[in-house]
Amino acid sequence: MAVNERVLDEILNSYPAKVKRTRKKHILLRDSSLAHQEIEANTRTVPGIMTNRGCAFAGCKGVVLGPLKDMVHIVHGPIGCAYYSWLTRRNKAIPKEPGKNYLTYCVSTDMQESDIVFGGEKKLARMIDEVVEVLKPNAITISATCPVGLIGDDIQAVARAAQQKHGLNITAYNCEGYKGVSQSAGHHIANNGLMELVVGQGDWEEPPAKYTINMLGEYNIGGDSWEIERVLNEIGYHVQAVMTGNGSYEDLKNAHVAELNLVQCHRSINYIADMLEKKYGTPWLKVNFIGIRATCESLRNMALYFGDEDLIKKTEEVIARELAETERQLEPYQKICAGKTTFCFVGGSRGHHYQGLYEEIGIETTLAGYEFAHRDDYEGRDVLPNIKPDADSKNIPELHVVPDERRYRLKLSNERTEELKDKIPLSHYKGMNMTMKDGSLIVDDMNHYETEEFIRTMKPDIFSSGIKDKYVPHKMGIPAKQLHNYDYSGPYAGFKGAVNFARDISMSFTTPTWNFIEPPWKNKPLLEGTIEKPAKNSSAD
Ligand code: CFM
Repeated sequence: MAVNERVLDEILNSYPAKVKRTRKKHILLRDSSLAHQEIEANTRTVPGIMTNRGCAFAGCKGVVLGPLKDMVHIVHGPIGCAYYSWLTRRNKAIPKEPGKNYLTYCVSTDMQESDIVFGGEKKLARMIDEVVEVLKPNAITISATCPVGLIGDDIQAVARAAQQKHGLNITAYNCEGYKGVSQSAGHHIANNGLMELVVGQGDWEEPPAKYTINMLGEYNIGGDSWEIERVLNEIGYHVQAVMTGNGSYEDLKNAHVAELNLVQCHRSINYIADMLEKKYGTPWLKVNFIGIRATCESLRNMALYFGDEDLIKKTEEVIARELAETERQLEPYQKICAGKTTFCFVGGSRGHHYQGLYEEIGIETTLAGYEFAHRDDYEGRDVLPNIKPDADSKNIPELHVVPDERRYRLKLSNERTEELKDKIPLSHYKGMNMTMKDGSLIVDDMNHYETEEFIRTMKPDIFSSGIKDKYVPHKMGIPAKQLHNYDYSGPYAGFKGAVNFARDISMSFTTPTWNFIEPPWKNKPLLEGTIEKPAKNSSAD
C-alpha cells in the first residue's frame, strides 16, 4: 500500500503533539508537481527516539580518517570507542610498502579513572613515542572521544610537540562524540584537519600522468574502490589519491596536483572538494559508481570534462566491453527481482546512490532517506544559501581557504566551465529528492518506530539499511541487506559490483529461510476491532 497524507498522519499520531510536529518536517511525500519540497535535516534527534545515527567521533575517526592505511590512528579516550571503530566498517586496504598497513591495529590510550581526574596529555605523549618507536608509521592522527573534551586535554598542543620531536606529520582532531548532531559533524572536522595539515604538504608541482584525478568520498567498503580503479585505469586515468578508502598519507599529501576531483559521497567530503577548488583551482565532478547506468554516465562525464577525443573513444570502448560482460550475467537475477519493491535508508549518500542499481534489476524504491544528511543532499546544492546555521552547526569551525599563491591554477577557462556546467554536474550535486518517483516517501533520520510502521503499511519486499535495524525487518519476515558494510560481501560498485549486488539480493529472495517465518500481517488483519451490541434503547437508523 502506498502511503498518503492520511496514513502518514495516523502513523505520526502516536507521538506527543510536539514530537509529531517535529517529525513531520523530516518526512516528505514526493510530489513533482510542486516547485520545491523542503525537508528538515541535520537537526537534533528528539531525545528518547531510537535513531540509527552515530557520533562526531564515528564520522571523523571511523569514517574519514580511519581508512588511511599508512598512518596510525590513535584514539584518545577510554577503550570502548576505539574497539567499536576497529575495522567494523569493512574498509579494505592493501599496503603499498611492506608492513605499512596499520588498519588491523586498535590503538588507544585506554584512559582510566586517574587519567580522567589528573589529565591524559602525558599518557597521550608517551603513546605517540611508543607508536613511532614500535610501528614506524608514515604519519599519525589523534582523535578525541567525549571525556577528552570534558576534562580539557589540549591534544593540539600534544600533537604539535610530538611533531617537532619526531619530525613526523602528527595531527589532532577534536571530534568528541557530542559535537554536532551526528557523525556528519565528524566528517567536517576531519575534512578541515586533512585539508589544513595534510593535503598539499607534498612537494610535487606537476601531475605525474596526463589524466590525474582524485577520488573523493569513496571508502573502499568491501573493495568498491578497487573495482572503480580497475575501470578508470583501463581507460587511462591516473588515480592520485582516494579519500580515503585504501588511501595513504603518501598519496594524500600530493593530492593537490590532480586535474579533477571526483566526488562519490557528497555528504562526507564536499568540504574538501570545495576547499580544493578554492585553493588550487581544481573543479569537482559529482559521480556515482553504484549501478551500471550511473557508472557509464559518470565515465562519460569525466571524458567530457577532459574533452579529449582519444579519451572519449577509449571510454566508449571500455563501457561496451564491460556492458557485454555484465548484462549477460545480470539477466537471471533480473528475473528473480522483477516487480519487487525496496526501502533504501542509509547514512548520507547511499540512500540515493543505490536506487539506480535497484531499478536496473527491477526493484523500485518506495521509501528512501538518510540518517544524517543535510538539506543539500536531499534538495540539491542550490539550497545552500538558504540553510540557516544553528547552534549545533556553528560548533564546527569553518576553514577559510584562499587561493594558494604558488599552486593555484585555473584548470578550465570560465567559458568552458559554463559550457560544461550545462552538460555535467560540475561542482554541483542536485540531491536525491528530484530523482524519486511521485508518491514515494522520503524520510530523514528514520527511527525504530517509523521503520516498523512504514514496513507494516508499505510492505517492501526487501529492506536495505544497516546493522542497527537489520533484524527488525527480519523478524517481520522480510530480507534485509546492509548497505553500509554489505554483510561480508562486495564490492558492489562499478560493473562487476553490480553483478555481485544482483546475486546477493536474489539470494535474499530465494533462500528457503523465509518459508519458516511468516510476516505478522499474513495471518493477522491490519485493522482490528470488535462489534459491540447496540445500546438497549437505541433506535436503528
Ligand atoms: Fe558517505 Fe560512506 Fe555514506 Fe558516510 Fe557512513 Fe558508510 Fe553510510 Mo555507513 S561516508 S555518508 S558516514 S557513503 S559508514 S561508507 S555506509 S553511514 S551512506
